[in-house]
Amino acid sequence: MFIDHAKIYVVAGSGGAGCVAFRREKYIPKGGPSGGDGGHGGDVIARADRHIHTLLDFKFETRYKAERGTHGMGSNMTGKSGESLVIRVPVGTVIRDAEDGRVLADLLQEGQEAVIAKGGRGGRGNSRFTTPTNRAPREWEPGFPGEERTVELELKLIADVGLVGLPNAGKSTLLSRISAARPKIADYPFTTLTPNLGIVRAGEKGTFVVADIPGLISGAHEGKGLGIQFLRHIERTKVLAILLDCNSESMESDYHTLIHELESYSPLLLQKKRMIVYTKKDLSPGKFSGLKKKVTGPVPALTISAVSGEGLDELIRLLWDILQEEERTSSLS
Ligand SMILES: Nc1nc2c(ncn2[C@@H]2O[C@H](COP(=O)(O)OP(=O)(O)OP(=O)(O)O)[C@@H](O)[C@H]2O)c(=O)[nH]1
Ligand SMILES: [Mg+2]
Repeated sequence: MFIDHAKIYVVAGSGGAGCVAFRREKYIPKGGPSGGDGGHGGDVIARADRHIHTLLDFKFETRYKAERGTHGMGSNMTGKSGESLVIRVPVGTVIRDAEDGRVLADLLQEGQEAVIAKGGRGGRGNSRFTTPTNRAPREWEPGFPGEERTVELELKLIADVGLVGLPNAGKSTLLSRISAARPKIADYPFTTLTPNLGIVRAGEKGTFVVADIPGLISGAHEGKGLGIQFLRHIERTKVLAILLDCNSESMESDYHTLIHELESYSPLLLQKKRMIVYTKKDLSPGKFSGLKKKVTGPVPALTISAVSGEGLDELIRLLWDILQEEERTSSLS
């Protein structure tokens, strides 16, 4: 599980003040009180939005303030309530009060909302203070302050795409080229010891999350190499990108090894959408033709070079399209 954190300060709107006023009407020498109440302050509301994938924006903008209520007016007019401020957060965000750790919201579903700072009530105007003995009260209340607090946002990220490959296939290099993640890269197997996560921007369309896990080798499902413990990180991804070094002499058996390891861990992994990414094209002499369809079945495939950048934009587009397709089919079922 990958965790993203942010800390922000939220201030709800304060209520408007109540008003002191008296009726002024022709032929009525002493009009009664007519001061209206202040409007309520706006709340700060967190809403889960599936188009948001990270807490990144909250690292740049850390203060959020809802509108205050306006003051009450004469003729018993209540002030206008302040507009609530809606903060959009990724689905799966837990929000805690930073001071006491109390959970204020656990937003698990698209569109789910929670008030994380309540707006202050508007103050009462003088007409509310009328009593049988005091017909012309001059009392009024100021607006009540809105709640304010520092909150911690925590998101347990679930990757959309899992990068799977033998050690040294170029998984971490790819992640470092398409996202801001900076995993360790080196020319020896098992450089990556724990999963890395990167957020990939697909132009204006949106973002998705990619997980780079340690390399798999034959027997991984029995615990060889770094074993299978990391496969659980890709169990919940929607798409698997199988990376194959296109300079490998044994590409076909590399592919079968990977498929076999995935299947031995869980046959469900093979039911996921997948694609093949041939890596290190820049090192490949001459024209490279990839694996035959007979071997891979109808799996989309693409050749890239993380060094020259060739194919990277296309790869991002293709992954985005596969994810959209996956979203459509899963929302139908
Ligand atoms: N020429 C070239 N070298 C690459 C390319 N992609 C990766 N490499 C090199 O291949 C080696 C392994 O890259 P990594 O990204 O660490 O491979 P990995 O799949 O993450 O490896 P593990 O973490 O050990 O499983 C490094 O020396 C990279 O510089 C590429 O497109 N072209
Ligand atoms: Mg790596």
